[in-house]
Amino acid sequence: MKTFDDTTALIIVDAQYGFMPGGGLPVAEGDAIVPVINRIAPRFANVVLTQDWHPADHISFAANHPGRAPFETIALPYGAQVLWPTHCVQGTRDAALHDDLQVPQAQLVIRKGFHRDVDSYSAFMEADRRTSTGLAAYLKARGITKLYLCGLATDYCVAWSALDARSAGFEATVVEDACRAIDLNGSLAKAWADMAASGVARATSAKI
Ligand code: VGL
Ligand code: ZN
Repeated sequence: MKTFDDTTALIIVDAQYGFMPGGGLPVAEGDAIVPVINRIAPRFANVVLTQDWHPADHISFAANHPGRAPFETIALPYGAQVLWPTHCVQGTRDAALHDDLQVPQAQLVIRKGFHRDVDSYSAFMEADRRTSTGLAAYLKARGITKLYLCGLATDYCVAWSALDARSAGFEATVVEDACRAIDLNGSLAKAWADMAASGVARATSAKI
């Protein structure tokens, strides 16, 4: 029995080995989200997954900027860009979704960050803020108006996705215990403040 109807979708952001302990860009306790997601996912008729999916020469990798170190910020034509350790390279185990995720009913996997010169935290819009992933149009075409978001990392891909969801006119709720954060230079507090200001709701898995 589904709790949520056809107008609601669960968006599972970047539940990939690259963001779990041992991955290229490990998030503390990143793997702790998997059983939480497995508990809530059966209640959603509609599930969409995202997958960070970078070419090896991607502009967001510190290794592609001689003299730069991971977690430094550089200026790019579209704005400030954090340089990350190499992660989620297309086709590698690091980019694979966690094997223990149980979401057989998931209908779409949105891959993002595949343009070499543009990063994409958000499931909706790349970091140039102009290039769409197509997700908003897909959801709208299917009559989906309400989104629950979870995954990695709270303060980057989950937050940017939730903010863009609001901009695109969706209701958005972040399931906070089904997320974990990177928390770089206050990014987590800023993300929650930005999300609150744009009308993103916050819930725990026990409450939804
Ligand atoms: C992410 C940094 C770089 C994320 C992806 O999934 O939050 N963060 N690429
Ligand atoms: Zn990435």
